[in-house]
Parts: sequence; structure tokens; C-alpha cells
Amino acid sequence: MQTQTVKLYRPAPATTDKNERWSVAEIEALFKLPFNDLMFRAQQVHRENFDPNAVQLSTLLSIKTGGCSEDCGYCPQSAFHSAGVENRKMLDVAEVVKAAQAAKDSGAGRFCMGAAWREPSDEDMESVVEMVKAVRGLGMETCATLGMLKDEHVAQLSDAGLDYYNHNLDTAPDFYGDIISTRDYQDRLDTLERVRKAGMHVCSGGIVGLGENITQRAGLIAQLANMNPYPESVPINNLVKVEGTPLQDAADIDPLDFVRMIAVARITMPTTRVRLSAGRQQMSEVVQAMCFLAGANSMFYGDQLLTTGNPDVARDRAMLDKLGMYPFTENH
Ligand code: SAM
Ligand code: DTB
Ligand code: SF4
Repeated sequence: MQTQTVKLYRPAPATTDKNERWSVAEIEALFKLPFNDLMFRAQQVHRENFDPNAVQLSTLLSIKTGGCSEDCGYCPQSAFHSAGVENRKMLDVAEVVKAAQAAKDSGAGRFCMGAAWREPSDEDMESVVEMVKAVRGLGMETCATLGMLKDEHVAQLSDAGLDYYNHNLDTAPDFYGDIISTRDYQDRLDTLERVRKAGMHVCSGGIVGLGENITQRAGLIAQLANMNPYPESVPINNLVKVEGTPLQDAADIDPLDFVRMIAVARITMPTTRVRLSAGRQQMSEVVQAMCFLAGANSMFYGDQLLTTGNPDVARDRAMLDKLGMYPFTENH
């Protein structure tokens, strides 16, 4: 059997391009480390930057469901697919506040409002601004995910006090066109840059299990980790295979590869919140525990994601108790 010296975590990896913190090849090499070495490095980075037992809890609400004009191959809300999601008009502010209050009462610290839009209209934005202000008024952190944003809409959200804007890169640039044809990677990068310039926190991550290879997983992480600064929040979703979407029969990824994705996100973005996102309902507690060990320190909390299920609150509380974990507050 081969013996190997354990390589310790290097805070500043050497790359040839000074603007690039991590090359795709370096990230791919992380994916290929022996599992125990990868986990050890991820735990080191995690413990240098966070209380390893505190988890940030975000609750999602779909404020406008279905009928989306984009053709994202994974998404049950696309008008191009027949996933049986009922199209609904935008919720009113009172319904959103009621859901946010319930999320706060059950222990969530952040409330994330999601809309099935390619981009919001000026009229949509008037309601969203009211929602953001009202949810902030409850003392919760706010997040919104509304699709692409133009400068005026970014300014409106920033003025309303939105804390985070979620806009996922989803996958590597060279695989994007296989999954989505109605927009370009650059469209996503442009919105993220506008959000960053306006001073809001950026939440951006992706999905694994779309049929991407390891180099493409590394390609997604490189895009995120080389942003300057990198996102404050990085959701890693495991594809929820919804019948009627083009990816309904995608092959399951090995759970250990999902854990590796979390660990690589943690090592390359030491101070970000890595969120264990969609797909937890299909994941055993053991795999989730390994994700926390790999550096995940945030999760979606509440029995619903946008249109699909999430473990219920009682089950999640029991899991966190079992692991000796607790919700993140400003104290840790
Ligand atoms: N329409 C906006 C957009 O796409 O930016 C916001 C809502 S969209 C549903 C937010 C994110 O949900 C997507 O970027 C994708 O990462 C994730 N998502 C959608 N369907 C999913 C699925 N079936 N499994 C896992 N993640 C999914
Ligand atoms: C993110 O990265 N995942 C969330 C949130 N950001 C908006 C959405 C997951 C959606 C899963 C499929 C659904 O419930 O419709
Ligand atoms: Fe629309 Fe967002 Fe779904 Fe794509 S992921 S179809 S943009 S709701």
C-alpha cells in the first residue's frame, strides 16, 4: 500500500494568474484527493473560520410559482416542461409576512423569497420591495431570488434593505448550454456583478447531478471561488428529479461525491456559508452529517423548498440535536 505525507491546507494557493485564486486543475485535484485527506482539509478550514456546530437556517417561500419563460432543464416551474406545477399569481404582502413570521417562530434566521421569473417587471418590483421591507420589519435577514436584474431593480432592492440576492451559476460555463438555452452564462455573471456593486451580499451556487463530469464540477467551483470577493453564501443543490422535466431520469450521483462537492466549496471559499440545499429529503442523515463535517454550515429549513418538499422542521430539529448542532446566531 502507498504511504503519503498529509498535505496541510494552504490558505493562498499558488496559481499562474494573479487574478485567479484557484485554477480548474487545482480544484479538480482537490476532488481527486483521498476522501479522508479531503475531509481533513475541509474540517481544518472550517474550524479556522467558523463555530463548526452552528448552522444558519433559511426558509424559502415561492412568492410567484410556475409558468416561467426560461427552459432550465432541471426546473419544474419552466413553462417548457410538464411537471404538473400549478401556475399561481404573485402572493400578496400579508401572505408573505404570515409565512415569514411562522418561519421566524420555528427558528429560521433568514427568509428567502423566490419567483419563477426570467426577470421581474417594474410592476412586480413594487410588490417585492414591500415584501422585503415587511420581512425585515420582523427582524429577519432577507433574501430574494427573482431572476436577472437590471440596474434600477438592483437599486430598489438595495434601498429596501435586501440582505442577500440569490442567483445561481448552476453549473460550469462549458456545460451550461446543455441545460439552459434561453439565457447565457454571461447574463448570470452580469446580474451578480450588479448585485455586488450595489453592496448587497451575494448568494450563488449550483446543482450537482445534472450529468456534469468532475472537471465541470471543478469549473463551477472555480467560477464562484475566483469572484472577487467570492459569494458570502454558496448553495449546493443535489438535483431533485421532478417528473415531466428533461432531467427526470438523470443518474443519481454517489452520495460521497456530493460530500466531496461540499468539502471543495469549503476549502476554496473559506469564509462563505456553504448551504446544504435542495435534495436533503432524498438524503440520509448520515450523508447530511458528513456534509456538515465537510464544512456545510447552512441549510434550507421548513417543510417546503419552492415547489418540492424538504424534511419537516421536527425531523430537522431532531437531527441537529442528535449532532449537537444549533442554529447560528450572531453570538457564534
Ligand atoms: N427564477 C429564478 C432563477 O432561476 O434565478 C429564481 C428561482 S430558481 C427556482 C432558483 C434556483 O433553484 C435555480 O437556480 C436552481 O439552482 C434551483 N433549482 C431549481 N429546480 C431545482 C431542482 N429540481 N433541483 C435542485 N435545484 C433546483
Ligand atoms: C437554491 O440554491 N436552491 C433553492 C433556492 N436557492 C431558491 C431552490 C431549490 C428549488 C428546488 C426545486 C423546487 O422546490 O421547485
Ligand atoms: Fe425559471 Fe428559475 Fe426555474 Fe429557470 S430555475 S425555469 S429561471 S424559475
